[in-house]
Amino acid sequence: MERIARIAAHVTAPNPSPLTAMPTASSPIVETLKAKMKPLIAEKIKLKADLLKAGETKIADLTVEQCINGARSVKCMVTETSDLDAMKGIAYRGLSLYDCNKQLPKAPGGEAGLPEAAFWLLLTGEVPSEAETKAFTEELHRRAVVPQYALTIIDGLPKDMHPMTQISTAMLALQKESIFAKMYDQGMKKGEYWEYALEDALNLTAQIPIMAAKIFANVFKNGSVPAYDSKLDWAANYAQMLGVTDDPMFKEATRLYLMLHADHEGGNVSAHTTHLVGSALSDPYYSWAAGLCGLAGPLHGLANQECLAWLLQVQKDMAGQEITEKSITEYAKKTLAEGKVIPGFGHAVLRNTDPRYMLEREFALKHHSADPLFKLVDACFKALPPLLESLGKVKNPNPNVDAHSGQIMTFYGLTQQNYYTVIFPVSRTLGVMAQYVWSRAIGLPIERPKSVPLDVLAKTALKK
Ligand code: FAM
Repeated sequence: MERIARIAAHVTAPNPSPLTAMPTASSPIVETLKAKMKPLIAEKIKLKADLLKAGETKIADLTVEQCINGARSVKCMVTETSDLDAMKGIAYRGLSLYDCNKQLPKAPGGEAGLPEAAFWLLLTGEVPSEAETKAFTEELHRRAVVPQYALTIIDGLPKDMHPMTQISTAMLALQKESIFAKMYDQGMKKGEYWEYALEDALNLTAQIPIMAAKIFANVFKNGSVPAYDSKLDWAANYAQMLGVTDDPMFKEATRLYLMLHADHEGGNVSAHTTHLVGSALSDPYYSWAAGLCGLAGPLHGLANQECLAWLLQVQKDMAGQEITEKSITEYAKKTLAEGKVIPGFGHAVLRNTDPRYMLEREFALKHHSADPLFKLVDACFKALPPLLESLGKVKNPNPNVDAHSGQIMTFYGLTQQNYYTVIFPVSRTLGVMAQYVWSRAIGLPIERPKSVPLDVLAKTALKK
């Protein structure tokens, strides 16, 4: 039987019993977490039952365009953890990201709300206290163990395999540890689903930074990961394991990034995929592995990498020229003329500047406004919305978060663009796992929308 190993910390579990058979022994903070969730779950189950009594009530009309064009804005699923307003952006349990950043507990001396505190908020609907956050961070560290065989699988992957493929593989490699799957096999009752889903959600959240750091080390360095430091918070420890810099502000930037990307309601590609797969009662590891494959798409998570690549290409092509709003507009016109999109601009749902972008901009203005890459990002922020607007078809000409993240990471020496999309899933684990737990808690059924061929649609819509 393999031992459970925590890489880099050079720590092995004192009693090397594998995580495979039974739920992780509970702890006071997990009991507190569940105690906070239980009344909310009961309230939502009742609300769901009341809503279903009005089950025949129509809430929307569906257009042909929505049917063909990706079900845009069709309200046809339930996600408890967050809600996206086209103008105001995402709110975690009703709190805007600005409020989250202000109200969530922070690391000592830090300014960014801690992402694990956001996870608690997404799960319970409450901002955790400082003490709860500290205990929750410790709980994640306690669960931060990965089996040696999973690390061996990652070590066997070719260095030139995209890091997103590797992180999806890592999720599947860890699937054997799923407590939800084990308990399902042992006949757990429906009412217990969420508690075992929570076990997996907490374990997976604790494990993913280790896997992500290992992938970074294997692909871009010599495979050795800097020591796991359980004195740090969840995000700072991940930043530390990447080993790109000793600058404490990189830890702060990582906290901000991981808090801002944690959740984005349920309709986006990766969250929706995770939800869909989870609705078949595939366990959290299977579900998130599927979601990660969606996040790897260039119109979704990969935009982060694409956007930085575009900015660096601009810097290269315009070397020696002054970057002004006018010159960047001319350059962007050429990108558009080549039939390409401007990465980092536009959004499927938002109709305003992404608040995540604005919070990253505030951070960059404060900490590295003299950075040449920031100046380019800033010029794009000012110049490109009017250009995209002038095309007359772009529904949101403003920047989304991906237009900024690359600059911040590059500033601290994380220059490996292929890795950028992996930082996103480390963060988004919090949201999709909270969603998974809640979907089981309120007993959402298997998802099965109806599809039709175009000519069947034509019979209805065009009467032919
Ligand atoms: N540059 C050029 N054209 C754009 C554009 C952009 N940034 N954004 C939208 N358009 C075009 C779009 O291609 C479409 O053209 P056609 O009708 O000729 O096909 C038209 O404008 C209408 O598109 P839309 O309705 O405004 O956007 P969609 O909902 O179809 O797509 C995005 C949304 C995000 C896929 C799109 O804006 C895009 O491709 N942006 C660049 C890639 C990007 O930044 N993705 C990151 C999204 C991010 F939030 C995330 O998920 N991480």
